[in-house]
Order: sequence, then structure tokens, then C-alpha cells
Amino acid sequence: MTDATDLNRRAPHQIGLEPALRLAGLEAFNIGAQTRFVNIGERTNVTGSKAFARMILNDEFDAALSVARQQVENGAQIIDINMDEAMLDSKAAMVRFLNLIAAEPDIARVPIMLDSSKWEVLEAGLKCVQGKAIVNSISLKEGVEIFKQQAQSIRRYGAAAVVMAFDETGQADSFARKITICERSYRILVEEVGFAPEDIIFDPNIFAIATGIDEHNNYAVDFIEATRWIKAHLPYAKVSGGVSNVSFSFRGNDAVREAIHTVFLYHAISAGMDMGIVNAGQLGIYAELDPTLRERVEDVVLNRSVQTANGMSATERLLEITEHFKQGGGAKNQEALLWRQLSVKDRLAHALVHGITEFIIEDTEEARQQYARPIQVIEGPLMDGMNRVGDLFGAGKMFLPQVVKSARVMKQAVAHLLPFIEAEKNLLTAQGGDAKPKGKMVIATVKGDVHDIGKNIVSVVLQCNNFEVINMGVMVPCSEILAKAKAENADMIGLSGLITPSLEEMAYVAAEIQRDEILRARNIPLLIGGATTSRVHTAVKIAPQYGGPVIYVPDASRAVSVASSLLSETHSATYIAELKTNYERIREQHANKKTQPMVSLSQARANRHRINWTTTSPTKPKLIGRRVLKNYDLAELARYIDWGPFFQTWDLAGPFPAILTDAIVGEAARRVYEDAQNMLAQLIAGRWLTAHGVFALLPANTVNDDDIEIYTDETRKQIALTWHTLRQQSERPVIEGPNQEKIRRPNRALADFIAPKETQIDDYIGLFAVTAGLNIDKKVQQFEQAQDDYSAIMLKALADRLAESFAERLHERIRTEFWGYAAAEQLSHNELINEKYVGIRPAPGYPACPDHLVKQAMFSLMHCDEIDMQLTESLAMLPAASVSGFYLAHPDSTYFSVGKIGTDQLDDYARRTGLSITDAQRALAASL
Ligand code: B12
Repeated sequence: MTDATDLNRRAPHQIGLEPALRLAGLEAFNIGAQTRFVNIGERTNVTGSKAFARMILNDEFDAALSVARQQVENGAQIIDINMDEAMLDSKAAMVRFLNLIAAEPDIARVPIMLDSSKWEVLEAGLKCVQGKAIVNSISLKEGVEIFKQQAQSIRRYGAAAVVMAFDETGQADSFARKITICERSYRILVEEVGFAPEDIIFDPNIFAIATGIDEHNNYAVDFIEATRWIKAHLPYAKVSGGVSNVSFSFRGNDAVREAIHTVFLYHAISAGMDMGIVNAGQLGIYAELDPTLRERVEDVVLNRSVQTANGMSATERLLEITEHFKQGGGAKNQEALLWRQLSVKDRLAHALVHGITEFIIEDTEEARQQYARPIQVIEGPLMDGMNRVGDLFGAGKMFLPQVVKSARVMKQAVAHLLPFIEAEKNLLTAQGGDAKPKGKMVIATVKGDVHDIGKNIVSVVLQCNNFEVINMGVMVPCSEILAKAKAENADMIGLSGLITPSLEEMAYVAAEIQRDEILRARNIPLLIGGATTSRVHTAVKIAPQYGGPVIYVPDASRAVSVASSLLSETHSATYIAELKTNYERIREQHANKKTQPMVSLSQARANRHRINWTTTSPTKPKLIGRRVLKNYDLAELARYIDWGPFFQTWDLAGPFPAILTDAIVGEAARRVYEDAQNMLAQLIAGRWLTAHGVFALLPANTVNDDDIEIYTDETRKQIALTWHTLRQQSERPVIEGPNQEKIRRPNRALADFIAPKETQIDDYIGLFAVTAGLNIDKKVQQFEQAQDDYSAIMLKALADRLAESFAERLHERIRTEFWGYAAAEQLSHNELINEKYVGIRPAPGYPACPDHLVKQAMFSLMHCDEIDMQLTESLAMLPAASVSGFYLAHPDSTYFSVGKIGTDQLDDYARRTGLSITDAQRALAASL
């Protein structure tokens, strides 16, 4: 073996900066000697995740992106991307996915690990990835020459490399082979290729242990020891590995696998392992593992020889107890109440972490009697428990529904203590003993917007983390938000919104804060969140209105770290400075962004979607006119629920029903789903909500290219409503037709799907508005008064689901019954969700019709007031759980995105609608 000092001498000169593995996505990420273990997200890997592979194979890149996003949100600091699947064009898939990621700043901020066994895939990836990536992997497998060529390329592309302990004779499985190959690779790379040693990441192979084959027993030890050796002898090199391999023999027993990963990492990290591809959901806390399990797992991982009377091996001893720990197994259930034997402090912590309210009052009372003052119960055990919840959430080890449940436990405990605290309030004030919150935020959904859930979730999560939150509710005018922030001496203002008109209101609030001397002088931070907001919009449109910090916050979990950074005494200044530089860069990138080539409106119209109207005869609706459906059967609607978006509300990403068995969020998803089913049953039985709907089926024709005239009756003389649709103006791609001819994709407008007046064909259109949110307030208030935000949020989420399922069910009845153009249709639940029916129901605000204005005319045509639905000044609908839209029946009709439009279309739209250019600009702001 080489003398290590030899290599040490060749270590690069130190010029001030300690050499670190300097990676970057949009943001820099340096891994140096002091960096703690770096976790690499493993779920965007088709070989490791069946769900991800399915998405890619089905061309569902949007869903695949959400997997990447979720990993980053759950704390992955690097994401590993692998497209090595036999049925795929791996190179094309890699390039496409990387390009999609590049357009998502929330994902692209972290560095990418390009993972493939094919060099051409890795190189294609290197060509399009931004920042400094890692190539996973190269090795001596195909000989020195190829190894050197690949390393030189990687060096030219400026990436780092994972080097497998693999040579011409195979993969290294013993300590000796691992270190021999790593050392040889290191020498070639550093001395012959000129590769920076800090850019080398060794993967000395993690293999499965406890397989029953004796030769495998030392695999974990070999890896750990090789890691220790590499860190001591190969300066600046890093060590990584795929952790889940180690526990492969225990597939199907997540509890034991988790324990093995935890123990293995504990020892490997102590030996110097820098990073690993890990499933964060399968990691526990070493110190908290069941002692018997930990000991037996440790015997296996460290290959300790154990002396037992019956001569059992370490593996057999572990196997002996695995059934007992199997998740959901009987033994575990029997143990479920063992925590009741803990001390009261530990019981409170357990209840908080596990969201159990069952014993919270009795435990809080017991604690109160032990402490001198009731406030000490909050400051002591309860805050300790909540801090633990905060840490676990921050580390991606707890998920949103669980945290909201923890908050419910906390609130109930605090509610129990409040009367006692009140009773000694004067005394307390004199002693200055109140628990001091970390900071205070005034949060509101902006004027004209009714979206509640997102903001409430953020409030709960911040409160869990000891921030004081003043939640002003929905539709709050700017002046009230500013006045409240001053009156409360708030440290931060938070704004939320769901629909595009709210974006403008947010920019207005920012400008008003700038105008307000007091708030401006205090440099009060403004946090922006909600479905339509984005980092780019915040940087480009909102932040320039106000000189203080303006921050886009994508989700509740991020809200805590943002708020903490903003208020941190030590690093808020750096944080704000970095933020400003970051947003400045986003503005520059946005300004320099290549705009998609556009065609003129007349060219776009000439390239419309053409329908041969001479061969088409629209079905005349069986019912022409308007129909009101009051008190719709909730049980019927429940059967039509699409559960997919429900999990999104709870920040759990993944397709339904696969999410219920997902390795990371599966358990949290199952629980929240079960709670939803229970509440749904109660809600139906107790008629907690009222659902009303209205629809109208009317004669219609397209006029002047893009306008749909909707007539009061079959004479088609009197216009009830003209819908001014918008047309795609981006230059459309040319594709190959069925006979290899070149076809340009059309520039669509929804008006293309209705027969033009000049064809003299009698065509029809439908309009609808449905709500499932009537009378919700009473029950929500009951929950809130009982300190039960979890149930309040759950009820709103269910009302939203029912509103959407009402839209689905009514559309089905329109097709089969009221209009009857698809009378024989019989589609399954999944087919409905996958829109396998004929026709569409575009809703104003959705991408095919981004203009919200038409809702005014729709509401008056359908007399929505009769079903207690209203519009706000920003055209949001009340109740919040409501949907409105149109029905188009032609088989060609399809959803699309209008995208950006040109000024010629803006002018034309203003002329057609009679709006001023300024008003038209405001209405179409999101499309300009
Ligand atoms: C579920 C949903 C609905 C539900 C529920 C809406 C509701 N009551 O809130 C229903 C079916 C009722 C609905 C209706 C409509 N919807 Co809708 N809907 C969605 C969907 C699919 C998810 C939104 C959601 O609830 N997410 C979950 C919550 C918890 O997330 P969130 O609000 O974003 O909050 C999180 C973060 O943003 C952040 N956050 C939020 N606020 C704040 C504030 C601060 C200070 C901080 C720090 C953080 C923060 O933390 C939260 C928790 O993590 C989105 C598409 C999407 N994928 O986002 C469209 C979407 C929001 N809907 C849209 C539209 C157009 C509508 C309708 C107008 C359609 C129509 N014509 O009927 C109506 C409007 C309803 C109304 N009352 O006016 C558009 C809005 C864009 C636009 N052009 O305006 C979207 C974006 C769809 C799209 N791609 O076009 N919708």
C-alpha cells in the first residue's frame, strides 16, 4: 500500500480558503470539512422509484417535477436524477427533465447529481445542467483510458464526480479492494488528469447485509472502514453511497429497515461519510431507537460476534425480533399505550409529536400541579415538545398534517391552562414572566380574495414554532392590514392569495407600505404566499414597490425558516442582503429571458383550430334554459371526489392512491385520508354543508373569430352574454402528421369549438356555477373555538373537494341527461378524473380562459344570487368552495393554455369588450 504521506504532500496549496466541494444549482452549496451530512434525494430515479418511473414512462413530466420539488422541500440538498430504464430514450428524458427543472427556481436552486451508467446520458446532462453538478458515476470498470477521458470531460464541464470502487476485475467488496481501487483512482485523477481532489466523491459500495450468506456479514464494516481510510489518506476526497442497499434483506419491514439505516449512518458518518443517497422518510433518530432493536441491529451492522446460549448468529437474533417491530404489527399496537407509563413531561412531548389529544387535558393538569406556575408548563414541557415537532418538521421527518395535529394538541393544552394563567395574570405581568414569542406576524388574504386554507396552515405552523400570528382572515383591505401591523407593532406582514387579480393587490400593498412612514422606517418584512404567487412574480412585480425585504415563501414549512432568518439578531442583515441580490438576479434573468416568438393576432386567427362544420351537427340540448339544483345530495357528490388535490392541500405530493403507500409520505397520507373519510361521513350525516348549483344550456355561435355570442333563446336574436375568448399567439410548433406531412399546431381560442354564425349551424353552449361551501362557517367556528385548527382546515379542504366533485357530477349529468350529447356514456371514476369524456368545462381563471371578468356576466345570466353565490371586487367567488365555468360539447374541444398574448390582441380585446386599455391591461395582466 502506498505511503499516505506521499499523497499528502501532493495536496493542493492552501491559499486562505479550505478546499471545499463547491457545488451549485441556482444557489451555491459548499461542502467542506465542517459541513454536516448532506442528504441526496433519491426519488427522481427511475431505477429506484417505481412511481417516478411510471410518471416518466407515461410522459407525465409535470408530476415528475413535483417529485423533484417535494424532495427539495423535504430537505434534499442535492437531487439525484436517473433515467436508466430500458423502455426509455434515457438521453432525451434526462435532457427534457433537466430543462424543465431549470425553469423551476424552487427546484433548480439545489445542485443536481446526474446519475447514469451510460456515458452519453451523463454528457447530455452535463451540457444542459446549470451551476456545478455531480456526475454519478465513473470508474475504472472499462479501463484506465476511458476513465481518464471521461474524467477530463467532466473537468471541462466543471462538474464534480462520483467515483465508484469498481475496476477492470469488478466491484470492490472487501475493505482491501475498496481502498486499493479508490487510491488508484485518486492518483490517476489528481496526478494524471489534474482533477481537483475536492471534486472527487468516492462511492466505496454499500452492499446488503444480513442476507444469510456469511461472506456478506462484513459489508457494512468494510464500507465504514474504507470511509475512515479514505478520509485519512486521500486528502479532500468525499465519501458517499446509496444507503438503502444496506437493508435490502428486510424489504417489507420498514421499521427494521429504518433502524438499520439509522445505525449504519450513525457509524458511517462518524467515520467520515460526507453524503448519501437516502430516503429521508426511512431515517430515525439513533438515540430514540428501541434499545433492544438498536442493539441487535448494531450487532448485525458492525458484524459483532455475539455469544448466545443457543448459538444464534447476529442476523438470526435480529430476525427473531423483527416481526415484533413490523409496522402496524400486532405487537406494536399492543405497545401503543406503553408511553402512558412515561413521566408527565415525556407524555406531553409524546402527545405533541404524535398529535394525540386523548389524554392531553389530564396530562396538562397533572403537569400544572407539579409546576409552581401554569405558565411554566407552557414554557417547559409543552414548548420542549413543540420545539421537537419544529425540528422534526424542519428536518423533513414530520409532515404537515402531523404538525397541524400537534398544534391542535398544543392549543388544547394551552386552552386548559389559560384560566389559571388569567387568574394570576397581574402577578405574572409584575414578574414579567410571559413566554416571549420569537416574533409577531400579521397575516391576511388580500382584498377581493377568499382563499383561506393556505394562510391558515402557515399561521398554525408559525404558531407551533413560537411565533405570534395575528390572522386577519380573508378579503382584507390594504389599509386595515397596515393599520393592524402598526397597532400590533408586528415584526412581519404576510399576504396570501389564490387567484391572479390578487397579485396586483399584493403589489399595491407593497407600494402602500413604502408610502407609510412608520412601516417604511421599520423596514418591516413583507412575506408573499399562495397558489398563484411565485418567486419570479414577487421579485419582478412586488419587491420593486417597496424598499424593505419582500420574500416569496412557497410553503408553510419554509415560512418558519424565512421568519426566523428575518428576525435573527445575528444573521438577518446577511440574509436580507443575499435575498436582495438573489431577487436582483431573478429580475435580470427575467429581463433577459428569451421571449417565445409570437405571431400577429391575424396570423394566429388564420391558424385557428379548424373544424369541418359541414360534417358536424351539434346536438340540441334536451333542456334549453336555466335550471337550479338546491340542496344537492352530498353523499352522491362524495362518490365523485378526486382525492389527488386533497393531499396537495396538506403539502403531501404524489398521485392518489399511490401516495397512500409512498415510502416517505405514505403514513402521513394514510392518516390524513382516514381522518378525511371519517369527517366526510359525519359531514354528510349531519348536513354540515349545503351544496347548491345552477346551470344554463343556451344557443350560441362564434362571431368575429374569437367571440362567442350566447343567445336567450332559439330565435338567436337577443344576446344574453358575449364571451370574448383569448387566442394563443405564440408561434406554434410544426409536427409530423399521420402521413408524414408537416402540420403546424393551431393557435387555439375556445371560440374555435363553437360553430361560427356564418355557417348557419345551430350550436349551443352551457354555463354553470356550483358551491359546496354554504353554511360552513358555523362548524368551522365550532372547531376553532375548540382549538381544533386541524378539523377546521380539514372541513374546508373537504368543502373544496365537494365543490369540485359537484362540478364533475353536474358535467356528467349535462352530457348524459340535460344536454344529452353523450347519452350513452358510462365512465368509471378514474375515467372521469382522467377526462375521458367528450367536451370540456373550462373555468374562468384557468389557462384556456385566464380572463376572470366574464364571471360578472355569467353570474347575472344565471342569477347566482338565487343560490347564495356572490362575486368579490376581485372576482373571487363566495363561498370559497365554489367553481364556475362553461360547457363546450364539440369532440375536438380541448384544454390548452393561452399563454402570453401580444399588444394587438390586448387592443382588440379592449375594443371588443368596450374596456379602456388600462382596464383591459388590468384584466389580462397575467397574460401580458
Ligand atoms: C384546490 C384548488 C381549488 C379549490 C379550492 C380553492 C380554495 N377555496 O382555496 C376549488 C375547487 C374550490 C377552486 C376553485 C377555483 N380555482 Co382553483 N385551484 C386549486 C388548486 C388545484 C390548489 C390550490 C390549493 O388549495 N392548494 C393548497 C393550499 C394549502 O396551498 P396554498 O394556498 O398555495 O398555500 C400554501 C403556500 O402557497 C403557502 N402560503 C399561502 N399563503 C401564504 C401566505 C404567507 C404569508 C406565506 C408565508 C405562505 C403562504 O403556504 C401554504 C401552505 O403550504 C390550484 C392549482 C395549484 N396547483 O395550485 C388551483 C388554482 C389556484 N385555481 C385557480 C382558479 C382560476 C380557480 C377558480 C377561479 C376557477 C373557477 N372559475 O371556478 C375558482 C375560484 C374559487 C373562488 N372561490 O373564487 C387558478 C388560479 C390562477 C388564476 N388564473 O387566477 C389555479 C392556480 C389553477 C390554475 N392553474 O389556473 N380551486
